[in-house]
Amino acid sequence: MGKTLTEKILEQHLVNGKSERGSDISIKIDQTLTQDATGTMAYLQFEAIGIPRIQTELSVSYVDHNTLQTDFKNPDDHRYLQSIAAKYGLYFSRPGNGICHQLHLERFARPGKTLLGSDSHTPTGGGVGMIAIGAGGLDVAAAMAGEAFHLKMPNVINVHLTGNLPDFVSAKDVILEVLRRIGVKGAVNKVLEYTGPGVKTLSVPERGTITNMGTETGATSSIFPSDEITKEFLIAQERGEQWVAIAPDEDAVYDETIEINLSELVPLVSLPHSPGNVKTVKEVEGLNVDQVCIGSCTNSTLRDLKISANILKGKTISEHTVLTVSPGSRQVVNHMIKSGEMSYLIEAGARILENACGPCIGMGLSPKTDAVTLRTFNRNFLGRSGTKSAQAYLVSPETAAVSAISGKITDPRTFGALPKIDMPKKFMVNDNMIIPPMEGKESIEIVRGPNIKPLPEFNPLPDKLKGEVLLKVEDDITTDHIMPAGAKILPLRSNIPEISKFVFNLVDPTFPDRSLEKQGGFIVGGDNYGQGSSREHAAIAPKYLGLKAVIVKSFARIHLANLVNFGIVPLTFENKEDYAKVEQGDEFEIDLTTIESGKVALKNLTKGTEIQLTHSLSETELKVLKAGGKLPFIKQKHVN
Ligand code: MIC
Ligand code: SF4
Repeated sequence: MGKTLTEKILEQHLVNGKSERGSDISIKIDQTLTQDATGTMAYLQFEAIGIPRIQTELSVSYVDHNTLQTDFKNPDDHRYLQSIAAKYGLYFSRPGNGICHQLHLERFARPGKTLLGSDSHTPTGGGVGMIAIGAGGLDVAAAMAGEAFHLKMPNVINVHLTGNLPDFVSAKDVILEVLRRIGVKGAVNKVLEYTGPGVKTLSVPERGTITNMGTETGATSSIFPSDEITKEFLIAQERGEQWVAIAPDEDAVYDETIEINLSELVPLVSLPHSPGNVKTVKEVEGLNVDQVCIGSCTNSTLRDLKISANILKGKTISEHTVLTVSPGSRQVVNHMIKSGEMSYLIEAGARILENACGPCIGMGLSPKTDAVTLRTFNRNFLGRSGTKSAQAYLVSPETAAVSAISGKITDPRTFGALPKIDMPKKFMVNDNMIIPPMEGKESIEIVRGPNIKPLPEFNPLPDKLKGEVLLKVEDDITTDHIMPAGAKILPLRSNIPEISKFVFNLVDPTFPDRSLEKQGGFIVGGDNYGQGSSREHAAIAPKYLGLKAVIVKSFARIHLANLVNFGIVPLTFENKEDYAKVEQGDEFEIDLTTIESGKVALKNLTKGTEIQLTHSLSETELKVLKAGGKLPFIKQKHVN
């Protein structure tokens, strides 16, 4: 029986478990990446594990999220990260070099390898044919210490592409089509594997757009084969020798198939406030647009900026629309300047921002009250832009550029002829802002600014959990709901006591105080709880406030792992209808002595009822939970 590409790579990296769908496996991790917003915590944890040097083939620490530097906090964290990289043998991508996923694809991603990143969009690397997975910082710290990564052997969805993209329809529309079909929970514990003749019509950066935003379907990863196009890309990045051809077997067996004829696609858009809320651009055409933002790890490649610039060439943006452009990397900026195309953007009125995450995570350029903001980004969650009343729509660079001119959401196919763009045969490679690992730096002193607070310590799990339902929430709660980001909160990522004051800030700002007052308690939620980011702060900060267990209809993959890593018990209702039978304020008692059986009983002391709860935790995860989290668990292992 033929194998999928996903199975091939996972089997080559298998450390434990069987290559059978749904079984618990652990895999060797070849590469890791971190970014600064999750990285400080990941390296504090790595330090706590106590290994003198990283054990991976390659680990890179990027700085791209917190580059606003409104005070000492961000630059202090940058220095901390730089000293960590030097001491432990990592590559350090200096602030200003670009967005981690774009840079990793350009400079480090390798076909056939595994990559674990403390950012949910790590699957971007799947654009060159690697298994790239997003995880919490502690899992990445553990991988750097040489620990295998645990996951469930995923189901594999075959996304079979045929045809050719029509003019003004691009890679973003492909992934929006996938989201339109399967929604934001359609690929939880699954990998999206792209096959078919349409694959060869897409360049690696276009594939990267698709694998990047596969995250919004809940997928564990997304992957393209490594073919002649991949080879061309790696040669253009002066990395031709790293190319290997890898593809699924002809008779590979998939769990599901999605057929997409690229020729039939039209420009698509995600409506507020979910990437899965997909319509055709035609359906919302004419809506006035206050802000257009081009950039983010989804759509900031040279191809994306070139097409935007050539659409805007000789035009002026609408007088009531602000246009921002945040390029993905210095390489992209440099090309745009040398070719003169950056001028087209500037002359049209674009505000050119730093090549960093920027407005995607609310780090500056928040839109005005009630604004309609049209973004080439991957997320449009409520409040993420920094303005709670703003309505964010997600589109391709083509739709964004054309709409910036008209000031209204506009189907780009009405623009006229598609401008021609020339892609270089060789990229302008310059790694002088990436500091490579050096020998003999072990004695270097780690620089810790006052914003870097020690890790909180947590206790082993008791047999009984007792407390109040502090909050009851609906389906699809994102990590942006649980632990918001933005210019005010993001700089507090290395200071758990401070950041915990903002837990559930947009949902119920009284949560932190109530939780501390009651000495913790429970959260009850609906389906897909914790979708979105990999930020482990959505687990650590609630844990710091005393959260004991989260009881929901279903979890998103990374958040579930983060809860376990920090000793919060993730439980699901055996019967989803029981969700309706509990209320905020109810007093619960949960007996954990039966947890190994897969079931536990919940006594609702307020209502005098009993409910059955279940979980999907592996033996190792249960051990981690009992130890009070992954850090004490690993420390025990390394000490013994
Ligand atoms: C995001 O897009 O939400 C982030 C910010 O990149 C996060 C990581 C983080 O919260 O630091 C992600 O996607 O994992
Ligand atoms: Fe940065 Fe936005 Fe990409 Fe997250 S989604 S890594 S914030 S650009």
